[in-house]
Parts: sequence; structure tokens; C-alpha cells
Amino acid sequence: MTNPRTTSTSRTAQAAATSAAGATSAAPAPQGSAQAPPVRALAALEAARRRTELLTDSVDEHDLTAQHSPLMSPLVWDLAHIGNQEELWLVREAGGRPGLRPDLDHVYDAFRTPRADRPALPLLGPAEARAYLAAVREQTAEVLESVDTGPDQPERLLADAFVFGMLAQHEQQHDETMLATHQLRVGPPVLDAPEPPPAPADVALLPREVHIPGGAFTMGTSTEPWALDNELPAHSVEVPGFWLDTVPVTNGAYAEFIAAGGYDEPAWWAPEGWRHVREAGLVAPLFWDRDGEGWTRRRFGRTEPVPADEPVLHVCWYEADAYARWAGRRLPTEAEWEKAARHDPATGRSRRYPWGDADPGPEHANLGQRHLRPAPAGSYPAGAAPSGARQLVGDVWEWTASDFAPYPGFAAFPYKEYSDVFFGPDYKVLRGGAFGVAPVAARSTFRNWDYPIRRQIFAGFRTARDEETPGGGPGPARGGGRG
Ligand code: AVJ
Ligand code: FE
Repeated sequence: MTNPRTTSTSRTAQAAATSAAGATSAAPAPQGSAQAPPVRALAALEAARRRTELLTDSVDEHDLTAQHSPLMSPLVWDLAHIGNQEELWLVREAGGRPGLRPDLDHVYDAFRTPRADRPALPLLGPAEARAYLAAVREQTAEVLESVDTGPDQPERLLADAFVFGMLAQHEQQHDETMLATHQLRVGPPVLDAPEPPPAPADVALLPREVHIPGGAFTMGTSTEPWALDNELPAHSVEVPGFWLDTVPVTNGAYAEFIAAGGYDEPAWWAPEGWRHVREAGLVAPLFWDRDGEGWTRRRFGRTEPVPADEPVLHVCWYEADAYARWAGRRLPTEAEWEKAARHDPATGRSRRYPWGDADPGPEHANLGQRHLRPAPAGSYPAGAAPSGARQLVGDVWEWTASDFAPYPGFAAFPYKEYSDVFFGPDYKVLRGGAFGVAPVAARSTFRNWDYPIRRQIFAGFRTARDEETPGGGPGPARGGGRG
């Protein structure tokens, strides 16, 4: 392709679908992948790069360098930051090479300059940034050919090709961030993708909630080779029995909360949430607009009616928390969420994914930007957890009740600025991953976090209740509305 910016939008979207599947089509394996570490590493890095190109080649120079929201970096900052982190951690630190542009470190250090101030930095232009990423990737390929990535390699960055997996996940996380920038960008649509499959026939028969029996389960992991530091180590957690929504809360259920005056009733809101909702003037999820009695939403440059049966998206933690209280319920804790997503009561062990240990396929979960929206609530029966809960991985990030905290025995690796500096009460944990999360960065142990006021991330939620709390009862799953 000579000029990638002239490719049709549907072709670019198909490219995302292919890249997402490409990195993860390995045969099931109990731990990690059946592929040898270097093969898996190269495939994961290449899949990430195809997606980076899709997201940055689909807009013109102006859109690459503009700031589309003070919450986000210019796309061209994310682009070169991807290359700089690869140079820093893979080429220099793990590969022991001098690197290409150590002088760029301070420009692309996320901690030096907050997102709102990044347009003022002396950034590489789009063409320079693309050339820089290509040059770094050449060195990465040389490092991969010259090092031992076997499990017995004593250098921890290299064992099981961890640093390659870490950088593939880092690039994919910034791809997700850039997808959020695309969603915030105002202008004609440039991304396109096939619609997710319609809801399966049994959706109307699903119970509204599933029961997770009480007892200990293994949270976190000490064996997943590409797990990031905050997922380690595996440890036992006692979780009392509870009930969890079978599916995420839907737009239809959330619209009932709005119609019932949910945004005007302080009793439903945490005190700081009430202050925020008043000050910011929130009345509905981000990107929603009134349309007579109903609602429309803007999605990647298109305006459409809000689909009632789809998991709600672009709500902040305070909105999720208020909805749950209105519904007579609460958000699940992080431990409850992970137990529901991993614990197999038949064997007593924790799975890699809700459906088992096999890497995610298109039948399991809505991941990898194959689609540009969540699938209807109740989709992906093949991805169900042992409890019967669906869509725990994929579709929408799910807010949990929990603050972001280290597990017992946590040790920062390889740098404190990935997780360590964020631990504490300022951030709430999100789990499961959304439609724009790559399979390589989606696991039942993966932890995401953000401020409780943030709505630009692809976040929804589901609700829970204690065994002793009345509620639930019969009736179809409708995403945790009043039953
Ligand atoms: C895990 C999504 C909160 O974007 O701030 C990217 C991921 N860390 N580069 C973020 C990350 C460093 C991180 N989140
Ligand atoms: Fe980063």
C-alpha cells in the first residue's frame, strides 16, 4: 500500500479484525501459549503494529497532531511514545544496545508532562514518528533473534519473552487509548467495522443473576508468563457467597434509572459522586443526547439511536455506583469479579479465562476492535464462566467497588510507574476489558484502573448483592435493573 491514508475505511477495519485474531489463534494450552516464545512474541508485536497503523493512518496530519480532548494526548504523541518505550525497555534495557534516540526519553515520558500539556512539547512529526517506530522495530527484531527467550533464561525481562509481551501489551493499551481519542474526535467517521453478531436465541431465558458459592479461590497469577506486575502473585482470597448479574447492565436498564430521576436523587449517590454530578451537570452517559422521549448517541463520528439491549458504555464509577444503589444492589468487589470470572468449582482451580484456559477466539469474547461497539447483552455463550455469567471478558470494562491496591507480596517490575505509583484510594479498578482491548492484554487476572470521574474509557458495569440481601428473583437477565 503506497499511501495508507487513502485506503477505504472498511478495509482498515477488516485489517484490525485480522490482526486481532492473528496474534491469538494458538491452540489451547494450560499455561501461556502453545507457540514458542519468539514466535508468539513476534506475532504479538506485529499485530499491535498493524493496529497502531490502522488508528494513525486513518486520519490526516491535522487530526494526528491536534488535541481532540484535554483528557487525551495528540495521537502523534501516543505514536512516538510507543516507539520510545520499545526502545527504552526492549532495545536498551533488555537488549543491551545503545538505542536510537535516548534524547527523546523526556519528551515521551508520561510522568514529566500531563496529557493536556503534551501538544506544547517538541514532538516528532507524523512522518518522523513513523520512521522512528520502524527503526526501533528493526532493532527489536535483531534483539529477538539474538537472545534466549526460554523459560530458564535467568534475566527476568527475557524469560518467556516477557519484555516482548510487555511491549506488545503496552502498544495495544495505547491503541485502546487512541481509540478513545477517535471516539472523542469530532468530524466525519474514519473507522468502520462489521456489526457484532445478534444476541443468541437463549438470551430471554437467562436468569437475571448467577450465584457464586462462598469459599476461598486463587486470585492473581504466578504462572502466566506475560502477566504484568500488578497481577502477581497468586494468593488465596476468601470470598463469601454472592449473586452477580448474568450480563452487564444494559442501556435500556440504565435509561430506566435516568427516567426514574436517578440523576436528581442524592440518596443514590456517594457524597463525592453527588458533588461531581451536580458540578459537571451530568444527566446521562457521555456521548448520549436527548431525542424526544428517547436517546441517541455519537459513536466514532456517527449518530444513532441508543440500542436498549447493549451494555451501557461511557459511565463513570460514580454513575455505576449510583445505579447499583438505585437497583437495591452494589458493585462487585474486585475479588468477587475475579472469582466469578475464573474460579472453577468443579476443580477448585482458577482458569485463565471465564471459558477455560484457551486463548480468546471470536466465539468467546468481543475483543481486539473486531467490532466498534459492544455486542448485545447475553452474547458469547461459548465464553460463559462456570456460573453461567456472560461477557465477563470483552465488550465493556466493568467498574468494580475496589480501590487499586497491591496484592500481598507485590513487587514492582520492571518499573514503578506501571502500577506502583497508582496504588491507593484515588483510583478504582476496572476488569474484563472492552471491545477495543486486544486479546494479548485481556485476561481474567488483568487489572485496569482510572479516576472515578472518568467517562471517556470504554467502561460499563454489572451489579451484585450479598446472599442475605433480598432481590434478584426470577425473570430474564436485563442487566441488573429493578427485578
Ligand atoms: C493501565 C490503562 C491505566 O494508560 O495509563 C500505558 C496503561 N501504562 N502506558 C494507562 C499504560 C503505561 C495505563 N492503564
Ligand atoms: Fe505508555
